[in-house]
Amino acid sequence: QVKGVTQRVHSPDQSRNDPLEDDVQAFLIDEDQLHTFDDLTKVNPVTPATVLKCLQARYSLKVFYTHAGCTLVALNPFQAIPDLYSVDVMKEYHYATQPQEFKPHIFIVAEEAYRNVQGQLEPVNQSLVVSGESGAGKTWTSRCLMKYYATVAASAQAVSSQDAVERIERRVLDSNPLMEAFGNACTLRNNNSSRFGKYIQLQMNRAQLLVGASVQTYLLEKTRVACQPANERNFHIFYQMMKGATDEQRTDWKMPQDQCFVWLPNCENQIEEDGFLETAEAMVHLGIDAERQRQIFRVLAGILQLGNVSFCSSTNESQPCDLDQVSEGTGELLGVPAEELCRCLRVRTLKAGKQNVLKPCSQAECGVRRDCLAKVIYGQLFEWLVTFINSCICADQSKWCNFIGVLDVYGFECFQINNLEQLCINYANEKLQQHFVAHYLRAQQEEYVSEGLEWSFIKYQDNQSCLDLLEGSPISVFSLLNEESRLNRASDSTALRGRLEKELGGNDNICWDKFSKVPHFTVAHYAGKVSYQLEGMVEKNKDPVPPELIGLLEKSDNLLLHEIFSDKETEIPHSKGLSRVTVISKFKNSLENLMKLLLTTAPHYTRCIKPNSDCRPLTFKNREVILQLEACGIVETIHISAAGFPIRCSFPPHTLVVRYFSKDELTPKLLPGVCRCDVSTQSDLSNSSQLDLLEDHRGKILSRCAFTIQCCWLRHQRRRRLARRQSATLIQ
Ligand code: AOV
Ligand code: MG
Repeated sequence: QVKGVTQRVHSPDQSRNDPLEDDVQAFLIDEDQLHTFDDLTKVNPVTPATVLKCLQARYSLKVFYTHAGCTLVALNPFQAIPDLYSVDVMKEYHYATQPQEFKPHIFIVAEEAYRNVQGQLEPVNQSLVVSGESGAGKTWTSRCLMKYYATVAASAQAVSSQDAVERIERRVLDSNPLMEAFGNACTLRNNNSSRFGKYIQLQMNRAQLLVGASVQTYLLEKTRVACQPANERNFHIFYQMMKGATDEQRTDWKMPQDQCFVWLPNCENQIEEDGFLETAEAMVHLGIDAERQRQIFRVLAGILQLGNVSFCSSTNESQPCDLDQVSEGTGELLGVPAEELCRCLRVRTLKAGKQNVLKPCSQAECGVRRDCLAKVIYGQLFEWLVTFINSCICADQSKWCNFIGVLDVYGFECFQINNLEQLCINYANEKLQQHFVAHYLRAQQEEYVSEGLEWSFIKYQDNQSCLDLLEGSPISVFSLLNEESRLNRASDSTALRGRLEKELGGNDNICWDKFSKVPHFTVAHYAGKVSYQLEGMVEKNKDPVPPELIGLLEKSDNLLLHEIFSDKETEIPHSKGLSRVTVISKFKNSLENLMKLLLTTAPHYTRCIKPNSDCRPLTFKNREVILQLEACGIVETIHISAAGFPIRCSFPPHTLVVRYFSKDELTPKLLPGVCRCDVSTQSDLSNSSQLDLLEDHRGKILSRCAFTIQCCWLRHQRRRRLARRQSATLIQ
């Protein structure tokens, strides 16, 4: 804490004399008034309990947003709140002189980023980082943000022509339902769980109008297409097709109403499937014509048919059981000769010198090849879709100068059984948390210290050690998994567990249940402990695709499949060629690039909180909430925000420069600007840090005065109040 501040914060009597009475009142804890704290920095004392109580009080009154210093806490209402996100509300926040003075809302964050993107001195790209566990509301929040910009930054064309409104803004918004249809699924945690991460850059021109966007996606959980965890579902698009197709489409897709598909479990639960029309409409808006749509849907239908193909047991390994089914369904839909498809699934081609040797696969191997085919088709189709979306929403480089990025990744997950998918998802969340820790909790405090401000460091949970465990070098979980994946042999999960234990056993962030028979390892993540099963992990990391299958798809009559695969052979990892890039190394790389990009932008953090794990409306479970608050370090964030300095900006030469000379040090210390200082009132002199001199930038003494370094417990007071305070800075 800054000297002289603590007393002020904790002394209501003294505070009452403060000119900013409304803020002072905030320090008087009155349980009946808890809901009125729209910034948690006003709560005193700041403890997990008081923060929790405050959020709970607000939630029960249907107030879902609360500032927590530099971050915004968003509680998921789990029900539609009328008018909370209407265009009128957007406009209110957008046209307000001081939106910060309005009730906390995601639109405040949106507007702040919008105003900052063309910074006063130089333009600064902005990033809106939305985090929280699975089902907390990240995707919902990202959609709100995109709608906000599509409304308030509508392009000039849109203003002049109604048609144009339908163009860029519409297209940018339409990318959402389309990507969600293909990339989201119902899980045990969230009916609309994102199974991929995305960073969307909204491109702004000099006039701050939205002129385009580009999407970067991260690791789609494509294993889901062929294997859905118990009580979970496949990607939405399949259910949408099943429910929304016309009779004509059903015939074309060979998808009769009463057909059962192995890869379409839990059809009876009616969730998120009325979206077919929306998805189809989005395709039209984005310029996917009827023929292309047909190609897409036939490929998807082909995947479903493929899931129904089963293979005989080992008695007669060279004969597939369901040849008819294959020929009628999958082969035709995927545009490949059924015989050949069958052969590719059943028989492996090995190279022996110059000769090809054909080796029949076992029943289990056939199943693996079938799943592999489905995964590679779906994964590549998704990539094609993202590339297509980008091609129609991305503005020409010359047309935009800045962007506002919205980051929405899959939230932290801990299931009964966790595998490589959860390891990657949770690793992504660790990286984001690290970005927050490094950018805010650490950097902010280090800066104060380096500028000579008296500051006692506020401790926070640093997740660097967990990241070192996962991705560090030379030895880490990832390096060991990659090493194992590059060996040309079947992986033995018990041996691998032994290796992990031997190499990493001394690390506090990893442990093993000694009594468990299932080979696994448990990682202590910032958001909680998760046990990962090793069975199948290495194979998933290799993600091999038999070259015969790629060769088959290259020849497809389905023009889309043909297009996707004809130039893909070199990019997709083969079952041979062991120097390949593993899933982990590719993901790690893409996240590192994302982190680099984030570091070039000014971040705004929104913490989504899931008030109950049953996704029930307006139900607030203390224990569940507190764990999330603790995991993201909310109390530390509030402490640092409350004690820190509200605004940082560089000063143009004509601006007043403040130097302060502390009594025991003769060297003047340059404070970066008046906004970081405040003159104390006479009554504060006894607590003031020191008597100082105030100079202008030429060194002329403006006034002999006392001032305390402003404690800035008013962190939440943004520009206007600050300006007011600054104008009262000098006491003659
Ligand atoms: P997530 O993105 O954080 O989970 P979502 O954004 O999909 O979570 O939110 C889960 C569900 O909560 C949504 O489908 C809505 O029903 C509801 N919801 C969230 N925010 C709001 C809100 N502000 N108002 C009303 N309902 C809301 V995941 O993608 O699983 O990590 O990967
Ligand atoms: Mg999501």
